[in-house]
Amino acid sequence: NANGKSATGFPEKISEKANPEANEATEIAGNIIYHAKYSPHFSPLKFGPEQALYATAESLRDRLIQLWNETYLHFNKVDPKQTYYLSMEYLQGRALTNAIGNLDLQGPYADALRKLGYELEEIAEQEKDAALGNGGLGRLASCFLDSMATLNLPAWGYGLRYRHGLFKQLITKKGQEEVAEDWLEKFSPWEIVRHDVVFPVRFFGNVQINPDGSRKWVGGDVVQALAYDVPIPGYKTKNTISLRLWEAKARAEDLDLFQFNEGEYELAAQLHSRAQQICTVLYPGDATESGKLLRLKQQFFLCSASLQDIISRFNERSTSEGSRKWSEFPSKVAVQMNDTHPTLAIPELMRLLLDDNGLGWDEAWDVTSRTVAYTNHTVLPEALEKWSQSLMWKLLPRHMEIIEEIDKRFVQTICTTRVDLEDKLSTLSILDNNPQKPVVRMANLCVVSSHTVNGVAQLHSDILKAELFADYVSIWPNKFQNKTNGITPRRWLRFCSPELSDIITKWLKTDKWITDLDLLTGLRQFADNEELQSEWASAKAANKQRLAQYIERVTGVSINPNSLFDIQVKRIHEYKRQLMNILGVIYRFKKLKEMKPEERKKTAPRTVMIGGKAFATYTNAKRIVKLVNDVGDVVNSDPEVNEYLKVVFVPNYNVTVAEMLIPGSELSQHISTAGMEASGTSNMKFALNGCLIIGTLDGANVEIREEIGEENFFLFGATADQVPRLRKEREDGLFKPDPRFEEAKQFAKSGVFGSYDYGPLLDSLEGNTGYGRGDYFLVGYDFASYMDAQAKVDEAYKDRKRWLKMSIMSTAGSGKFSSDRTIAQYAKEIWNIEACPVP
Ligand code: B1H
Repeated sequence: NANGKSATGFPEKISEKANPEANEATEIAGNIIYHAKYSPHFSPLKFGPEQALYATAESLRDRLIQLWNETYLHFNKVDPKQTYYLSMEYLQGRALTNAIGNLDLQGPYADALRKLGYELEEIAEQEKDAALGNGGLGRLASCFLDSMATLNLPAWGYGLRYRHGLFKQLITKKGQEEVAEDWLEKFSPWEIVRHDVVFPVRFFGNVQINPDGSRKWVGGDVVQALAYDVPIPGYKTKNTISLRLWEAKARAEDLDLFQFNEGEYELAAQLHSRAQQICTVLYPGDATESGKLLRLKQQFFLCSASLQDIISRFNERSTSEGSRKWSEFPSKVAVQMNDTHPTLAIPELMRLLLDDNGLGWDEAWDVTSRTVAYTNHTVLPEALEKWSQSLMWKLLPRHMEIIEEIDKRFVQTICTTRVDLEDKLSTLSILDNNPQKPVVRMANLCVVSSHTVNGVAQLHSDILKAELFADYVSIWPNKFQNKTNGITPRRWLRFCSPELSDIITKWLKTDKWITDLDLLTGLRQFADNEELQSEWASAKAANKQRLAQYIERVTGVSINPNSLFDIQVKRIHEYKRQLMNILGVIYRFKKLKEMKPEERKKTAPRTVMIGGKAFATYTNAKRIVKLVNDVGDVVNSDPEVNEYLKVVFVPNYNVTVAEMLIPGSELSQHISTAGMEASGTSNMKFALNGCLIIGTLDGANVEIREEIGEENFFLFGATADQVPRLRKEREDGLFKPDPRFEEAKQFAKSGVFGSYDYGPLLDSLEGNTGYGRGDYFLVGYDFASYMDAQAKVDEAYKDRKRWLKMSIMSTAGSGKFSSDRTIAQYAKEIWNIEACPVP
């Protein structure tokens, strides 16, 4: 074999025995072979790309475990205040390239694999995404972990180890179809099961009142929470933190052997299968009662296991210097709740303190409310969690008692200190006792109990203070903060676009920007430089080429690498207005059809790519996916037009696909109705990669435009403060739509894009029908300025020098959007923790 491989694929010349003389690459190659042979998960006769991936990952895991242990010991010794990030979602994506990059072993690993007959990229391609999240909220949590580790902060993540992450999206003639995803099909080389870290978690049961008046939650089902640690390396630092994921397991004695021997197999294993359900899928459908119950179980499972673990660590660390006072807990522990999904951490911490540790109410409340903080990620009313009180009483009777008490005390305080707010109590209280449908308002519980509440972009935080939480602001003016989101520049520039990164390093004469992203402003002085521009253009061209090949491979559509690559990728939602994008494309197609050939030749060719998953039961979102695909089929096979316009639906959008799309993008669309997108984070990733933005004044777009300069941003649309008035005008029939909007809609309805009935989707854009609220998202209103902004894009793209300058200015102005900046602010302004670097 030319690579020196034997028939089995194993190389003949590499010895797996440790050899101090060997250079690093040889040592690594030997270690990879060692794992392939002695930590086998496959028949040992073969060393194909898949075997090479697992063995390579295991060789890295050895190093990660070493660093993880050192970090843990160091934290134990120093005993700093530590943050625990509680999140129902983490969108980690692949880990191999990131681990190699953060450990700064790119060269040696590439060499080692070459010795074994493989390219590193080819091996990295074998890995499945860990997709334990839906979208921005989950990816934010993952970027935060990378920054916590890189900044050497004593901070950890807690989550659930879902057996099946976010569904895989297939595109068929029917549109989107969902298939269960299977990231654990073989196994994950990145996790370490901690058989010694197990906590019981109870569900149902009842509250027992003891003779001394104390209360105890007893009975019901008890499930075991077993810890799996995913080591998270920081960039070029020893510090390696943990993402601790819980798995639910039944106890051995829960198997009813008597029933089993009677042949009642299902009945005998009832508790086992109930335990297993908890971590089976990410976000189970919650349309049914049983779905709601399962979702609530998941949330409580995360909170209870994590808090028991946190408390046990607090106790463990205190034994060395004698037992510690509970009042010190908030100076050792910070708990951050990623949205309201982990709200049950509040009553669970109260319960553990009151019932298991004997604290009085005031002391327990003081400890809890100085420990927990809450991040809000959305103002959409349908996403603000409200749990039925009866469901909560059934599943968590003791927690409901505690929530009632918190609410009672809050209401009392208002009645005695803020009489002016008494008539607002119907919206401010935690319990909504509306007899039709009594619910617990989780966001209210969070605001009342947390020491700090933050939004995720300046505009969003302002809206929270002025609207959603305005009355709370008058009670606690200092509780509310802003923490504008960020993204990790390692994954989202250094590793996904090495070509562009090298150019940046060359021109800045340092690679320090990777951990100090503000240094990118140093590129501004060269934005006009022809040499930089030409290097910049060739890096972008290479990324476009790579993307074009990917698109052809997954969709069969061949796209012109010289056309403008225009991308919108995010979850499909009406407020994100993918429908406006595709209506714009439909209009463009119609105009191209009407042009004479000479006229067409003068237009700037475009490839429009749209990708994203629709929630399985969200009908209009699925119709949008279908429409984009149908438009693509017609446009791409139209010989008159397809040189100038192509439309591609990118299937199964996920972190790995994003790592391919974003470096190759030139224009990206962030076009939500103003006031509705809390922040957005892909806008930051695109801008960092020199992609121009067409967008509304929404979420973090506002700050991105400020940073990169308004002349480098294609702005359009109503502003957030105009939206309520515009909605009213539409309702009252005072709105006169732009003729282009009517033309695009009529054309879409005409049947040119196939026989599927788009009536119900397009009717949602009509005055008083549709969504029930008549174009609630104001597509009709914003369409005119959107099309004008698109015309400006076409003009700008024809001027290559100008476009390149704008592209460089986008990257140069993206420094603020590093998650290192975001996390440093959380650490200082909310958590009060400090770096604890491993020496
Ligand atoms: C965001 C969610 C979300 N906001 C409910 N809210 C979920 C709500 O499974 N659920 O029930 C899941 C997710 N996700 C996003 O958070 C915002 O829409 C983005 O604008 C923001 O950038 C992101 C991170 O802050």
